This record gives sequence, C-alpha cells and structure tokens, in this order.
Amino acid sequence: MSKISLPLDRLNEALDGGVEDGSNVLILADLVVDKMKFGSSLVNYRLGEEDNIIYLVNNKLPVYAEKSVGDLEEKSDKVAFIDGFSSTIDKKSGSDFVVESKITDNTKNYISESLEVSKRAIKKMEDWGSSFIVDSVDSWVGELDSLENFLEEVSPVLKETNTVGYYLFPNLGFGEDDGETLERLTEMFDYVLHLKGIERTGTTLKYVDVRKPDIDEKIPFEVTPRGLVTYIPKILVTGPYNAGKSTFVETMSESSVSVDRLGTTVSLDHGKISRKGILADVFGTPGQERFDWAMDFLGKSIFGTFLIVDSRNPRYGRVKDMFRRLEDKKVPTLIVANFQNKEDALKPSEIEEKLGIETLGVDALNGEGVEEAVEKLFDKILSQHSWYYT
Ligand SMILES: Nc1nc2c(ncn2[C@@H]2O[C@H](COP(=O)(O)OP(=O)(O)OP(=O)(O)O)[C@@H](O)[C@H]2O)c(=O)[nH]1
Ligand SMILES: [Mg+2]
Repeated sequence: MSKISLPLDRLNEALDGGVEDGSNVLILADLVVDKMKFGSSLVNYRLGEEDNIIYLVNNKLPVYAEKSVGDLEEKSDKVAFIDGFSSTIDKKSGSDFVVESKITDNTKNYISESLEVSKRAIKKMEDWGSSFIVDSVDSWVGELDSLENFLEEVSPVLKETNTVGYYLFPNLGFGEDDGETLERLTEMFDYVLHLKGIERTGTTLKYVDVRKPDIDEKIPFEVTPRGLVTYIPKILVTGPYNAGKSTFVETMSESSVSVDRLGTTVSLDHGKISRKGILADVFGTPGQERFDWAMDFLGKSIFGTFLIVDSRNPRYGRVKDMFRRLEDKKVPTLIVANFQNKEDALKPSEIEEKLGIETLGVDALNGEGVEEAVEKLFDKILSQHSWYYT
C-alpha cells in the first residue's frame, strides 16, 4: 500500500513516508492551534501533489471554508465542496453536493445522509487520488456509533478511489486522562494526530503529537505562507566576552540584527535561520558578565543553546558554570569552539576533553563548521522531548 505525504517533512519521516492510502485520519486540534490553518495547509499541499479535494463542511457556509483555503479559482475543477450547513440555516445551497437534513434535528440521520452524499462525491471525482476533508466532526462525537458506522462504510470507497479521509476535530475539552471517548476515537481511526500547543513566556510552541500509531514523536510546527514548517521559537547563542557570538549569529542567519557599541554587543543579537524545512529564531546575548540577565529574560523559553568559546582561551571555569546552569534547565546545549582558523587555537577534541562536554569546532568568520553545528543542535533539540511535558 502506498504512503501519502502530509505537509510537514518531519511528520512524514516519523510516519515512514506519510499516511496509508485509503485510511481515516483524525486531526484533533487543541484550541491554541488554529485547525483551519492546519486544514488549509493540508488542502493546498495535497492540491500541489495533484490530488482532488472533496471538502465536507458542516459548521459554516462552504464559501467561508473556500475563503480560508485560499484562491481556488483555477483549481475549481479539482475541488468539490459538500455543503452540510446551508440546510441547517434554511438557506439554498449553490453546491453540487448538499446534505438536506439539518444538523440540529437528528444527528444520526444527518450523519447517515452525510455518508451517502460523501460516497457519491468521492466517486464522482475523476483521476482518482483524492483527499476527503471533514470539517468538522465535533458535532458527530455525541453519536459515536454513527460516527463509527460512517468510518466503516466510507472506508471501502476511500480504498477503491485512492482517497485519504481527514477529520478535523477541535479539542474542546479532552484532557490526557478523561480518556474514554478519546480512547474510542483512537480505536476507530487509522491515525490520530493531536495538534497541541504549549505556552512559554509569550511564545506558543505548536507541535504534532502522534497518538496513533503510538510512536514517541513530537514535531513542533508553524504555519507560514509557504506551508507548514518545523519551528523552534528560541535558540540562544551565548558564551564569554568576544568569543564570536555576534559573528556566529550573523553567519548562520538569513537575516540578522546586532546592536553593537565599539564592537561589543549591548543588546540581543537576533537572526532567523532556516535549514531543511526547519525554522528557528536565534538570539545572541551580550558577552561580558551579563549572562544572568539573558537567562532571566529568556528564561524557560529557550529551546537550545550554542555556547561559543574562543579556542585560544576557552575560559573553562566560566563555560562549565554556564553549561551547568543550562543543563539544570534541561536545555540542549552544544559547545562551539570558535576561531579554529587561528594558529594558536586549541583543537575541539582538546577542549571537549577538558570540559567533558560535546564540542564542535568552527570558524564563525568564514563559516567553516557552522552548518554542522546547526544540524547537530537541531537534532539535539528535536530529539529531546522532556520540554513538552514541563
Ligand atoms: N579570525 C576569526 N575572527 C573571528 C571569528 N569569530 C569572530 N571573529 C572576530 O572576533 C571579533 C569579536 O567577534 P564578535 O562576534 O563581535 O564577538 P561577541 O562574542 O559577539 O562579542 P561581545 O558581544 O562583545 O561579547 C570580531 O572582530 C569578529 O570579526 C573567527 O572564527 N575567526
Ligand atoms: Mg556580540
């Protein structure tokens, strides 16, 4: 069976290429995550992969769903809306596919009619290879047996037409523990992707928690105009005075700002970096002895740190002290041994041995080793999950 890719590289990697063709996928979205944005990224991405889209909307008029998906004008022959809402508000529908019963009358009937109309709409699309979106199943969850029946009945049609079903579900109150309904839903669907968010001093880290299959994988993401990307909100670049922090930020960033006075940084450096579908904001601290201030300011919202040292004078005591404090906060940290292009630089291995901490050599001025350092820290950050639980 072939795999269908989703609009987030790391998620596809976690799922061995994506979701199986013909499967039913529940997308449970906590309220801090905008499910519509996720949904429209999904639609646009699958359209780009040459899918047809069958979009069942039952909580607003199709025209609003259309708007949020974006400019579909030229793709209109590839997109069909099933109007599951107009009847409910006694409005005449302009769609080819309409659910005539009202969602407010009898949910069972409503779901079974939705099933028939959906089957018809899915089969109607030519060049099979489609995405079937249900927006949303929140009003169906009160009728779990009907929902289960829907999934069982639609499944053969999905398989026959190479279609994946995606069911958007805003999480209006399922916690981790009060799990009976959630458990039942998890049994009914082939995949359950839980979109979550954690708030940390002014930033929300959004991530996908893959509930089914039960793999220990959490993928932070952000919605950008280009689609979904893995996003790390705050990476710190710190280290002793004059170690090359500002230079390191500038070299690895696509755009950066530094506020320097007489060559020393007096405010935070800021840069945006992007590598292989991963986006991050990096902040460089001023050197001198002001590390405490930066730690207080950025506090718990640091997701990873480059600790820059001058390989000609690594200041082991201070570096060890900084490292220990980051370690206490469970921040993944990499020692970056800078000035490797200088003759009197110590080798990274010598520094690593003295510190007892993983160290990578770079020449921040000329960019030597910088890519490796970025990749290494990204890996460390994304493979450490403890910060999702704190
Ligand atoms: N040759 C060489 N020069 C470097 C390297 N990295 C930084 N420099 C130079 O060293 C000086 C200090 O670099 P900065 O990046 O300002 O150091 P900093 O850690 O931000 O300094 P403060 O903010 O004052 O603590 C600058 O003149 C840089 O051009 C390197 O790897 N090799
Ligand atoms: Mg600086």
